[in-house]
Amino acid sequence: MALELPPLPYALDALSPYINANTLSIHHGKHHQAYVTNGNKLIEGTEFASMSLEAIIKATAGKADKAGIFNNVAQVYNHTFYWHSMKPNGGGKPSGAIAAKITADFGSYEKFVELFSQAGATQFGSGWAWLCLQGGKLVISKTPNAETPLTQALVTPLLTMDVWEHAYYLDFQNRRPDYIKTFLANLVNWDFANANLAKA
Ligand code: MN3
Repeated sequence: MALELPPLPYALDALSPYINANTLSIHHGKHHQAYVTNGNKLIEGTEFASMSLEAIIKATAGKADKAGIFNNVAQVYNHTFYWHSMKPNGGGKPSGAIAAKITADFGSYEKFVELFSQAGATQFGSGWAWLCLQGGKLVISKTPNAETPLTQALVTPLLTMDVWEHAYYLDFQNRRPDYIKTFLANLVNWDFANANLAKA
């Protein structure tokens, strides 16, 4: 099956003024689309052409001769996960099961904010910050470039934040910490994290 670009789960201007339509238009319509287009070119006529997105990611992870395929298909997955990790009028303290779990596993929401912000700010160069469930506990991690926790055994991603410069440069320029603060205060979609936690 061919890889497809899923539509954004909200309008291009829905995250404004935090992330503006121009950023979303380029990030989704150009960057995300390019990973889909290039991924399809690379898997065409190979054993991967008939596999699901997640199966291709797992089958190519860590294989030097498959790095081109992995980088594109993992970025297709990571970006779709990222769009759902944000919503209009999002951000702030969570509610529901994820709220109780954050308090239980990190001590407080404030500690979660500190650790997640640190993961995003200290990812050198391009990459991602993640909130995942690992062995029944919440963990925060960061991955470089296209790397995704999906490839790690017994790890379920709950939430992600893109810290590639293309995610924030038009709105925040070099101020990655301001983008991270805004992501947590105004954009993060706790409903998505709660839904992923419920399925885990
Ligand atoms: Mn991106």
